[in-house]
Amino acid sequence: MSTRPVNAEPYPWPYDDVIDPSRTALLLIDWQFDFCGEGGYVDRMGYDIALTRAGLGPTARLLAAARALGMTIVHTREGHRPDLSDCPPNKLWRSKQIGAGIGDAGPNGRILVRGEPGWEIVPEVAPIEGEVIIDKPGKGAFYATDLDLVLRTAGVTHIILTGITTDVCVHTTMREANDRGYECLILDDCTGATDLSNHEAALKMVTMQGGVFGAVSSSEALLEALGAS
Ligand code: C5J
Repeated sequence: MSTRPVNAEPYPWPYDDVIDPSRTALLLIDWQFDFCGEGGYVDRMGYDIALTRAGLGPTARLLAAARALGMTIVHTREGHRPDLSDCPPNKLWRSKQIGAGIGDAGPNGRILVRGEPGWEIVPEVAPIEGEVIIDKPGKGAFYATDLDLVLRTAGVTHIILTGITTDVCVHTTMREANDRGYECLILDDCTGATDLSNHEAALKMVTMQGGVFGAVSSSEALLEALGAS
């Protein structure tokens, strides 16, 4: 199969010209009911889940193509132990201030608690047998997880980021990945935030300084570059 660089901002991605699916991971960050489902954490905070759900369709399409190309597929889930022993007190306090306390009971079970219905990944992009799932207590997917070890063991050098929310968990993970030397691409139509201007600002930040954390593109441009459109 042949691929070519993706039309992206601020440079055609990747910097080393060729997308090699065997060295590329597709990251699907926190596509959980708590972040894009009715009655979940984001909904309970009063934000519009239409914004966080917007990227589901394009991400599902890209996921199918990435599976067919043999990329490493990594799903992440933000959540805490049932006894909340891995939830920092300030995170817990802040969630209660906004009326969506971590660990509180809701229509989807206890908010952001591992094993509860709200913590599960939505069916549109659910993991299949053999795909990596990273459970993380924080915003970044590298913090307090074995993600770096898993990626390096699989020979991954390039990362494509999708998921929610653009300005929080996706951005934190992109920054962490960039500092570790991974060549990163974030997709504008496969991400979403609780506020549209924050989504746009987060994407713009990536394009500064010649691509301070990598590059920004769309799933359509990527699928075309992969010869999968
Ligand atoms: C947040 C996330 N926003 N997945 N988590 O708390 O972005």
